[in-house]
Amino acid sequence: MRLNGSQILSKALHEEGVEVIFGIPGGTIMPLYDEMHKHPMRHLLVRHEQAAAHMADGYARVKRDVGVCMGTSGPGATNLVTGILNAHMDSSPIVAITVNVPSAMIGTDAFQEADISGITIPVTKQNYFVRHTRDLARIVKEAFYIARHGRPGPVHIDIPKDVLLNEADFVYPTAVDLPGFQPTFEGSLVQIRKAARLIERARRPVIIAGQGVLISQASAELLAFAEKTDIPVVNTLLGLSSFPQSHRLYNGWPGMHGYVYSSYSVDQADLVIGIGNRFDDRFCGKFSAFAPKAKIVHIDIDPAEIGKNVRVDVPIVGDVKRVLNKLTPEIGECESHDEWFEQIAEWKREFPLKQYPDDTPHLFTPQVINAITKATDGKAYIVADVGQHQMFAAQYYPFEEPGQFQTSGGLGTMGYSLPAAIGVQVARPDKEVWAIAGDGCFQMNLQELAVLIQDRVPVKIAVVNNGYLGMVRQWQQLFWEGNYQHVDLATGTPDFVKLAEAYAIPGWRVTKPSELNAAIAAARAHPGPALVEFCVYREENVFPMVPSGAALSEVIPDTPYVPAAIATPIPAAAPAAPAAPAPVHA
Ligand SMILES: Cc1ncc(C[n+]2csc(CCOP(=O)(O)OP(=O)(O)O)c2C)c(N)n1
Repeated sequence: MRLNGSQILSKALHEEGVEVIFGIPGGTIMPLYDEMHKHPMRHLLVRHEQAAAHMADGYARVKRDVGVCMGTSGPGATNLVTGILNAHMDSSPIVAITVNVPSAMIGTDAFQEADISGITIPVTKQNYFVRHTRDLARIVKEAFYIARHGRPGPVHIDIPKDVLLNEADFVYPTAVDLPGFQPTFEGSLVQIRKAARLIERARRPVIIAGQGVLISQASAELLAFAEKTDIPVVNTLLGLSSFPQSHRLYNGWPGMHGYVYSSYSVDQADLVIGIGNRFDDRFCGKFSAFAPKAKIVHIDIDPAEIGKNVRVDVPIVGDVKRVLNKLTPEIGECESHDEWFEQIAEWKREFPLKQYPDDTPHLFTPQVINAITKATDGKAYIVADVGQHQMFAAQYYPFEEPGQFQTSGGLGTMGYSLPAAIGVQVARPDKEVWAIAGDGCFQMNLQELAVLIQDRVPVKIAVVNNGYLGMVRQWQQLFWEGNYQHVDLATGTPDFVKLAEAYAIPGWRVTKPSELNAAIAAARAHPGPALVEFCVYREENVFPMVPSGAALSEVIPDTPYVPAAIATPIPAAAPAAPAAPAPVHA
């Protein structure tokens, strides 16, 4: 069958099961849009291409399949880049399609020309510049295969306009031939057995469940493994929701703003079993002081992750689900962990997460998250932006179901939550989806409010307004002698309720705790998108906190005052971790 490039691409997307595309048309990509409308695919017209990539990313994370975004040449393509990098850092499978100026004009500085392939090389798992129409079908097949297989990630395809207009024979390939791309799915039995022996002998073990558990859809296998071995489970930020938080073995999340008892448990563990996690700096604190007493087992599908940041004693390269299915039956009788659980319980009693009474004179973000939790019965899908509100959302919302929490963990991209929540809601129309954004983050992609209305996407938005770039202000307060530089947003910030109304979205404003429940109930009762602005105490800080460059043992507990220890910058060489973590605020 002879088809032109646009027809080939549309058919190929159909063959890959693509149902939704996020994008904006433009001059060079017009032939594709002209063809696409003939196919039963949903297209959401975003207002900025960065948002298209975040929508595809949010969609992909929850659908557990590829999300697709598109942009025209030049600025359309470059606008996608932040979203592509975000997907890359968080292992999110997206395919980004751009159309470039015609082949004959490449390299001539033609109108809206950008070397987008050159630009995306370092931010993608793979990228393609399509030279011939006859290659298009194969490239699309490969792109989706690479995005989905092994450790997922973004793939970019750039197509000169003439390649879309020229004709070629269309046969969609049934298989890919990629000799250089052969992910390892099965973990080595030798290594698995070594891990099993360490697990049997450990007295203070901890499981770290990362996002790989969600990607591999291995929550049930993780639960079986944890229950059989009776080992507490901590999450990474992106791993949140991979293990039910109501379970007796759930042990919170450690790291920069994680729980004190979780940080202490990792610090004092004699065995750390990392499952589908990256051992990143926000999680580990100072790498050289990470889990100093522990042997480390690391299960990950990406061999490049093993030993990247921390030493690993037993590396197991493979898909988390398959490895756990092999590992669990290999494990015999384990040592008792009773003493270990008692120790953790003691830390938990000593360092609980701060709770506020209902009648505080100011509103605090944990009260907001608690009220959303109560109203949604803990069943909402939460998409958090980046900053203090993100950490509060992660600390206070109790996640039970895999996929319930999405955030920009690796790149920390402000402006992620609204577009990603749109993608999540499109992937899961049956779920109540809340985007939780700071006033700074919300202003980075608020133009996407239009999509909520145009495409009937009923996302609920919580804007946590402290009138500051709060997280930066917190660091300036704690580490830069309170010298607040360019973090005050109070002037120039729009009236968020009126702004929502300008987009035909109803809005409510909450300024004190007593108003929380009614406003959240009203937003939930509205059948479409709705916005609630929460005006919180301006100088609220997020604790616990492991200061940048400090060890997990140096976590500063939840505290209403600024501890002297962090009133001055952290010295370059932090003191050695104490043998057993002493309460840091004593
Ligand atoms: C695109 C981008 N620019 C800058 C930053 C640095 N940054 C991290 S958190 C933050 C403040 C976020 O402020 P806001 O959205 O108001 O949330 P809050 O911390 O107050 O809850 C900034 C500027 C970033 N993460 N992303």
